[in-house]
Amino acid sequence: MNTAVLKEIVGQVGILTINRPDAMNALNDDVMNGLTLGLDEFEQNDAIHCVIITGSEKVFAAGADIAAMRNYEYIDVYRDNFITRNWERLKTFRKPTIAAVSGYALGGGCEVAMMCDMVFAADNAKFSQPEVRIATLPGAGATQRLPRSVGKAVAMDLCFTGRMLTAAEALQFGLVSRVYPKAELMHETLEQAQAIAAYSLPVLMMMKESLNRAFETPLNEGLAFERKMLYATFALEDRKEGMNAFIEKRPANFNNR
Ligand code: CO8
Repeated sequence: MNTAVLKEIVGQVGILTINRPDAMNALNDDVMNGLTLGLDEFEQNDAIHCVIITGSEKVFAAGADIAAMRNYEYIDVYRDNFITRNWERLKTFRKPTIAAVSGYALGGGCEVAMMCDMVFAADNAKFSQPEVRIATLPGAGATQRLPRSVGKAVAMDLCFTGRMLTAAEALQFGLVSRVYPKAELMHETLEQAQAIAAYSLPVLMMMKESLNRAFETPLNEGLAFERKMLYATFALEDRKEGMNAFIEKRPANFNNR
């Protein structure tokens, strides 16, 4: 049994907890395969509308497993399709995701957090891309996602120096959208995830698809895509229910169709 990732379902929220306490939650194949399988399961489960990925209070994840990769040669990583093979499931996951980060989110840990739609941090969170110190690249997406998230100057600074950001700095730079006291992180994140999960799932999915286009396409193409998604909401029963409920001054009761 894979215990490197613990799976839990609370109401309409799926929670995946990285669990390698002896190795600072370093992201080896057990963890990445566990996350992939968990996401596959949550994607197929219609009752789940939002997913939280988290670690322990001390560490979200201290990066890719250095012990596992230190003897790799080029041919090993190339033939094995390293990273691409089991690090990218979050990229195709269609429901909203939140990374709840307490403690260290370093290297691949920070990259996994950035693959989530939102990052909520505890006030003890620390983010960095320290790969420069071990002479490799932040190659699970940070050279691309970090500049999009925090801008060129901060991204270059973080990657060239490997320095750690505090939670307050991460909030200031836009890497995270909320910071909570450490003891409240999971409670607050779960509450927010449940609030999101109560909305119409197809609308959340269309919104996610549309928002992600902003990072992939020129403005006019993105706007055209958004318009198509907007029109598509008018084919949903939930769109009628949402507007009717507003006019009738009652809570909406979405059936996710
Ligand atoms: N990989 C493997 N083991 C790790 C890792 C890691 N990333 N991080 C910590 N550990 C292990 C330590 O070796 C130690 O093991 P042991 O008890 O057997 O000696 C145990 O976890 C506890 O760690 P520390 O004793 O170091 O604990 P501290 O509290 O002193 O320090 C830190 C905690 C600050 C988190 C420190 O462990 C650290 O700096 N870790 C490494 C951070 C790092 O460099 N991460 C980047 C890794 S590279 C990466 O993520 C690249 C991804 C991109 C793709 C790669 C393509 C090739």
